[in-house]
Amino acid sequence: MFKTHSIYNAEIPLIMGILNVTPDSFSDGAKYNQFDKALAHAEYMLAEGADIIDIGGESTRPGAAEVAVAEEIERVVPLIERVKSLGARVSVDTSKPEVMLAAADAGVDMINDVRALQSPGALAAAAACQLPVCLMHMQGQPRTMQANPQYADVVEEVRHFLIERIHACEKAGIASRLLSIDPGFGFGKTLTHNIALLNHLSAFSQLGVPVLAGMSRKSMLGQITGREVHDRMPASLAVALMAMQQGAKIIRVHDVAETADVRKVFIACRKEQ
Ligand code: 7PJ
Repeated sequence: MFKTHSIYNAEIPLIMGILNVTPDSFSDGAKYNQFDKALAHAEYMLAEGADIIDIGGESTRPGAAEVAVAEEIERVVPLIERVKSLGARVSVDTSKPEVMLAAADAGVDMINDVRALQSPGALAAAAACQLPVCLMHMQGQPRTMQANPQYADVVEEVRHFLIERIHACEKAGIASRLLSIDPGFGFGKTLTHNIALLNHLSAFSQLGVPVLAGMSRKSMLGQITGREVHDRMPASLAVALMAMQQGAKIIRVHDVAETADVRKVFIACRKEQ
């Protein structure tokens, strides 16, 4: 059994709280307000029991526009510094090497890249940081990925991709003990693909690096329940439990307190076995 980074060593699944800072206004006042709101939300999620706060300044939702490097740094770095000063563990949700380096300088604990370090310069930047990295699978690019996702065998193809990226990281000097993997629910996947990945999540846990699962409030849950985004908490809790039962080590969520209750149920039942 190889050693993993301490961030992955917990006996119980970690809860990663989602913190998006994607302002749609450019006035200073609105930005300040946005910062204060984000900070308050981080404090709220920490009080609810979040183990990691995932700070993202680039919207990767289907159809979202791209963000310039300087703008993304301006959004995430001050927030990383403040949330770190609260004593929290923080990850940065980015694909840009410059943002990774700036976030590392600001004290971030983990890099979470939906492009699995495939952007030019990202592998080298992450290697220079020597931080834990989450490698996520995505088919296509955010703007167009939901147009017509296609796989012959989604589980096998995503698994193969992640194994390749683990090897690329090792070759670039990022030890496997720093890595976690994520099948990327909703990133270039139909409902059928997402369900197949969820049902076979244990196949990813078996690869020997921790698995992160992010399904919170996603459209796959809207498709199943017919509910709008803010009414998807119960469905999010259901899939969080399914992920925990298949060995996921980090669950990325909006609803931290409720997911912490799910985790209590999971742990209590695991002890009995
Ligand atoms: C994910 C993510 C995910 C990882 C987003 C949203 C879209 N990072 N960043 N996994 N999703 N690792 O939260 O709806 O599933 S942004």
